[in-house]
Amino acid sequence: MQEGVIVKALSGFYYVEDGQTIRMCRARGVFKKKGIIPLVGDKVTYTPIGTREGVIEEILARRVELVRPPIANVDQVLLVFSVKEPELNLWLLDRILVHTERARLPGVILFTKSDLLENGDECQLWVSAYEKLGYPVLMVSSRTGEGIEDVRSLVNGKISVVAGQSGVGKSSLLNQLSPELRLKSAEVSHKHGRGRHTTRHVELLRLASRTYVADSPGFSQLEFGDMEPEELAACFREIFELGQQCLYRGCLHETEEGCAVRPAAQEGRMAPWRYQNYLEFLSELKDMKERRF
Ligand SMILES: Nc1nc2c(ncn2[C@@H]2O[C@H](COP(=O)(O)OP(=O)(O)OP(=O)(O)O)[C@@H](O)[C@H]2O)c(=O)[nH]1
Ligand SMILES: [Mg+2]
Ligand SMILES: [Zn+2]
Repeated sequence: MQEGVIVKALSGFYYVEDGQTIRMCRARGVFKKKGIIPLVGDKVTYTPIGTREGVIEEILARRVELVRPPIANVDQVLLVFSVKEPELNLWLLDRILVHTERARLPGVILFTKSDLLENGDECQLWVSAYEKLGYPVLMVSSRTGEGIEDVRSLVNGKISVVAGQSGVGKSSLLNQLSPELRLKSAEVSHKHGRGRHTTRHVELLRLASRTYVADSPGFSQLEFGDMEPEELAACFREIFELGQQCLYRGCLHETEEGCAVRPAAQEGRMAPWRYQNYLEFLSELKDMKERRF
């Protein structure tokens, strides 16, 4: 038996990579009987059949399991956001961070298309705001090559999932990291200021030995699912910290008396857009909860 990683799942077949080749495998019938569904990212053992096929015998223990996109053993999420074209979307950035925090996955922020920045653009403000929260932040450009080597060391030896809007340059960045990938990239439509979601299914791309990246479209339409309003503050690092000083336990940091978060936002001790986004997500969660009952 040999060991490999599932890099793609399509119509009942699992594509297993062992470092050299990719084999098209079926899963043993017992998986179905037990209700186990192999996931992209799973480490498996398999019995080879000929040179290109095989049968998956066993799924090795999963460390992490993401639902959207469905990937196992993810080490980190790369939040890819362009500084321009399309315009930086901090609402979506904070929204994705809520999900990475909730899944307890490290988030790394990559600001792309840095070559489009002009003198006087306020990018440093965003960089320092997120660095202050403890997130690694890199400025990158697939045009000039800025930051590409830093991204390479950040992804080395890991399974990373890429998250970000269409057209921010995810595929272009991955092509820079590994030109053999030859991923399609597409002109951003100027009319809408966004791309066309050139990338569709979930697939792990091999960048180097033991290094995989999923260029996934699924991460951008993020629903909060069954999340409770009370859980949100823990997904904003600074709000969680500041919230320790609130007068009441269970303070939702809206208009409560003795809240420590609201004044901090008003006095500029936390990024104002982060507090705005928190309030917006909170009201969405409350609405959803009401509709559940
Ligand atoms: N100026 C500049 N343009 C870039 C850069 N990276 C990508 N682009 C352009 O941005 C457009 C979109 O790039 P893609 O790599 O296709 O973006 P994507 O995030 O993969 O888009 P989807 O697959 O639709 O989600 C293309 O026209 C690229 O040429 C960059 O670093 N600088
Ligand atoms: Mg793409
Ligand atoms: Zn509070």
